[in-house]
Amino acid sequence: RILIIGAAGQLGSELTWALTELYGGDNVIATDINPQALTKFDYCQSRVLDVMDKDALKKLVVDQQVKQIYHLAAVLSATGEQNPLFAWNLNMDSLIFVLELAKELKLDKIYWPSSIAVFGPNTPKVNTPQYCVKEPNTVYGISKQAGERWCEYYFQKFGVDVRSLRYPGLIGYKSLPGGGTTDYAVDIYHKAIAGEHFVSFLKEDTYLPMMYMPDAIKATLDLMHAPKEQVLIRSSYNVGAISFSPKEIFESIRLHYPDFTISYEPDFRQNIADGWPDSVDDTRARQDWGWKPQYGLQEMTDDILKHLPTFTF
Ligand code: VAH
Repeated sequence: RILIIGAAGQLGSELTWALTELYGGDNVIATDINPQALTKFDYCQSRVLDVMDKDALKKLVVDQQVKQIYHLAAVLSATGEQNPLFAWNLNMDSLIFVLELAKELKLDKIYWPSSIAVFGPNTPKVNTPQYCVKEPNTVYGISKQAGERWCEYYFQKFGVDVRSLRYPGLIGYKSLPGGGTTDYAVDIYHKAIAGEHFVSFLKEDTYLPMMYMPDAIKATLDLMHAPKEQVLIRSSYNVGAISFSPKEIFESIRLHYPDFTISYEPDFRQNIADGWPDSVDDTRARQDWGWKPQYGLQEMTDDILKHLPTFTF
C-alpha cells in the first residue's frame, strides 16, 4: 500500500487523487493531522495521523503493509518564519523518522519534496544550476537543504530508495496553498473570479519559478516510476516549468477579466522571495528520467479560469 503523510495539503490533495486513480482506493491511505480535511478523500482510505506520533506512524505502516510513503507534511516558508524551532523540528524529525522506518522495514520507495527554497541570496538567480552555492535564509529552506543531505545519506549508506524534487511555486485550482511565499499566485485567481481587487504581497517585478499542478504531479509520478538506475541524483532534482512576476500573471488573468485590478504591498515574504531564483536549470531531470513540462503561463491561466468558477472544495 501507499501512505501519504500530509495528504490534505495543497500538493498532498492532488497527489492523493492521482495515486488513487492510478492504484485504486484500497491501496492508498491518505493521512493528515486535520480530520475535517480528510473528508474530501471519498475514494481511498483515510486516517488522522500526527506525523510527530512515531508509534502511530510505525503501527500504521506495519498493520497496513505500507510499501511506499509520500512524506509531504511540512511547515512552509512563510509560516516557518513565524515559528522557526517548531518548523525545524517538524520538518526534520519527521523526515529522519520516515527514512529510519524505510531502512528498518525495507520499504520499497519514499518520496519527499524539496524546494527552490534550498537556494539563497548568493545562488546564481537565472537558470540556477543543479549544483551550486546554497545558503538558504529561511528555516524552511534550511530544513529542505538538510533534508536533501539526509535523503542522499540514507540512499548511499542504507540503500533506501528515497526520491525528491525541488519544486518551484505550485499553482492549482483543486486545493489551497498552506503558508508559502508563492501562495499569492493561487489567491490571485480566486480574487479575479470573485470580482475583487487583488493585493500582491510581492513587488510587481518579482520573478519566481512556478509550475502548474498537473505538471508537478506528472513530474512526481514520472520520477517515482523511473527505473532505479535512472535516478542518479539522490539529494533532489531541479525541475522548472514557468517563471513569471505578479504583474505578468495579473496580465494573463486580465485577458479574461478586463476589470480586474491589482496593487502591490510587499511584506516579509518579499525578503524570502528575493533570496530565491528567478528560474532553474532542470537539464538533469530531463536527461535522467525524461522530465518535460506541458504548461506555460497563459495555458495555466486559461485552464484554471475554465475550471475554478465551478470547482467545489
Ligand atoms: C513555499 N510553496 O512557498 C512553497 C514552496 C517554492 C515555494 O516551497 O514555501
